[in-house]
Amino acid sequence: MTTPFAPIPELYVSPESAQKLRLAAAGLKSHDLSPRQICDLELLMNGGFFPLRGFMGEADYNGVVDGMRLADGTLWPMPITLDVSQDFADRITLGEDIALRDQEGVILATMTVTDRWTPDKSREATGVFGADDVAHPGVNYLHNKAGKVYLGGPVTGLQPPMHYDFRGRRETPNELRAFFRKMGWQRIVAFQTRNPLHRAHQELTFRAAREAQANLLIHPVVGMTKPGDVDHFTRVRCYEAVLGKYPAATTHLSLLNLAMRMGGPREALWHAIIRKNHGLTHFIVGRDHAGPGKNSQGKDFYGPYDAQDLVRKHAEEIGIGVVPFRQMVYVQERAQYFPEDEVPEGSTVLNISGTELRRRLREGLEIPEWFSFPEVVAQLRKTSPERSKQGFTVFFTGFSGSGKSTIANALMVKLMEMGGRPVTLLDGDVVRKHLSSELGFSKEHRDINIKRIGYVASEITKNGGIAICAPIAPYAATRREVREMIEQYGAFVEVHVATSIEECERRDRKGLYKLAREGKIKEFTGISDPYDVPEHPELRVETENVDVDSCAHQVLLKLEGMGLVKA
Ligand code: PPS
Repeated sequence: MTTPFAPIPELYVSPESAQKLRLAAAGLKSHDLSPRQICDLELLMNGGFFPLRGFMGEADYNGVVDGMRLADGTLWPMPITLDVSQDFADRITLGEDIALRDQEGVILATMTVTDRWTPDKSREATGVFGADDVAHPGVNYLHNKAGKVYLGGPVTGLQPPMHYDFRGRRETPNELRAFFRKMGWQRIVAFQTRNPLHRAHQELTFRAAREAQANLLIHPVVGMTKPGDVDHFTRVRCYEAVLGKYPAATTHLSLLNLAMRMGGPREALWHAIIRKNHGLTHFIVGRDHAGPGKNSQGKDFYGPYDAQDLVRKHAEEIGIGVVPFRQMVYVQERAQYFPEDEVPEGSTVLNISGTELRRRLREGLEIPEWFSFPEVVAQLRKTSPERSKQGFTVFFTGFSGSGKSTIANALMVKLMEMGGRPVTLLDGDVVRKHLSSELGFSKEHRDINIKRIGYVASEITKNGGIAICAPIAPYAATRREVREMIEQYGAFVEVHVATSIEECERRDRKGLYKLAREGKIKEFTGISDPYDVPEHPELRVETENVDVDSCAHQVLLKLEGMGLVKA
């Protein structure tokens, strides 16, 4: 019989051997690992994916896709494969060692390539995720990000990937096992999460630990989660705030560098195996565990309790106890949380959905104390301040001489008068002088110019400032790209300065239209070069017979209407 929490096998060699292997590996063909592969490799090397000893070969892969079992019959629900490009795969001879490098080129491991094959990704999607539908993040990754060919073979670990953040909170399976041994903890229940913890989660985990008569490990995923999730830096600060709400010395927080696939039931089973490897004796499985959201028909990919059922079915084989998670809800009359199936009859149940929480954060509205801890809300507000405190970009577009720069200048002054956020004006002429002096007016050069403006504006927006851009930006596709760049961080307000070409030419403030008509300036927008009129700008301003001040005022009113500035 094994001692409880005895060490689990790792794939690392000694530091001395690693140094020798590193020198030898410098001459090997190299694969640059993707962020997801780095997460997988770390858990392979530190025993988190025990009994895997490398990236899967074809027989294991087939067994896992078709029946959740490795070729030798061991339960394993998720393919762990090294996807590479066709070009790289073609250069490899079976039996050859390759170096696996992180994104800075550091060799983390070597792998002896025993298997190479081209997977049928639709079959993998259907087998593993239950549907070949790219609305599923795992399927989308498979089809649109993963390489065409898989390589498999045993891995020799040289060093773990470097983490510079929260180092004290990252523990390998063996470090956690040693911690449990040292603390004398015999029964430990793990809570898996990719979201900030609010009061309902704290209640639930506390009750789960009490019911299982176990200590509690909060074991959040900080590798890759669902696109659009709260970033892990913010989440860890939230977890740290909640930690103090548990009885002293009963609960531990440890970060798991796992790349989730959002695979619902199979993923829950995988999570349970990973937790077993980390020395846990019990695992909380909730409603819709690792759920990927809706499919392209707007229906749920999995039933809400499919994950619980599957883990329960295999719990004994894995050797971990399942603690089913009942949804906790707040009962107003009792000022207390209850499991949803124990709510006293006739009472008022309160709830705030994820969408409603995000709306309240965006609009700076109250988030009640019954829902979350003030410390957690404060962290979330820091990361997602209300709209009137976030950065944004106003992007003017229109013909040369349409009045973009003049209105942009007036808007800048008005925003500076209001104060609160730094304002930067990226005017067409100014940008061409400081950022794009080598560029001309071909389509290619105009696109480079606009993307540079977009990049600078996105950085300003990310850092909470206001960017006002005023280039011609004649191409709709490029404007769309810039919008996407910026909307990751804040609002993008497109303003079409709709002065007609006739009026611009009549004004001809710089005398350029005359030169363009005479053919002395080539590719002049509106004369000898196209302009795609914006179809759905946030605002269109007419400048004929309207003074600059009222044009700028219209923009300001729009910004107020969008909640970006407060009167
Ligand atoms: S673009 O298309 O967005 O990259 O143009 P932009 O950087 O805004 O630069 C436009 C200013 O450059 C002057 N200029 C020309 N404009 C259009 N077409 C041609 N061929 C051209 N050659 C020089 C013109 O003065 C523009 O200034 P604004 O401020 O728009 O009047």
